[in-house]
Amino acid sequence: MKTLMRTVREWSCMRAPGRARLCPTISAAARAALSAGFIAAAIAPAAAAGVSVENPWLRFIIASRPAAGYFTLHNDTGTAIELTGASSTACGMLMLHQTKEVNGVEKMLPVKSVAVPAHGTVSFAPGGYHLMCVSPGAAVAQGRSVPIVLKFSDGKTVTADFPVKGPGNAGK
Ligand SMILES: [Cu+2]
Repeated sequence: MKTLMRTVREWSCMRAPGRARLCPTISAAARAALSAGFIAAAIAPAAAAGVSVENPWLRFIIASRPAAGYFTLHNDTGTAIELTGASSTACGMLMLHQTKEVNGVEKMLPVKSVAVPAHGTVSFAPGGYHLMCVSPGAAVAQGRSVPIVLKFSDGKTVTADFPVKGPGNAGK
């Protein structure tokens, strides 16, 4: 899933298996037409920002508890960038959190931003950085996917689809 957000071409092939043979030669205009408008809109900014999202998933327990978002962020540019926030209509408030051990107790602390070095990678994973989907709505249900917008210090955004999985899932 590393290349999930890399190119529109691969996304189109994944989402339209019956058309896979057309993908290598299909024109940009035709690709856009084949993709649902939402998918095209979601993917285009990913390439523009030079940032890609690998293996996104949301750990859902029950609707009355916050769900945690995990992924790996790749900065494919030669300039350091900061993730400064996230939003999703499915989550109510969406926060950047970091799990830390404080005096022997695991706590979740809000973080203002997370730096991704030039050509570097940052993992959001259980026990560390995560997105906190504070008030999961009805759209957050196992087997569905939730689009989450990631906001960066250069003003650009990247939208990724986060599949919703149960608490026992390792996210692979
Ligand atoms: Cu949290």
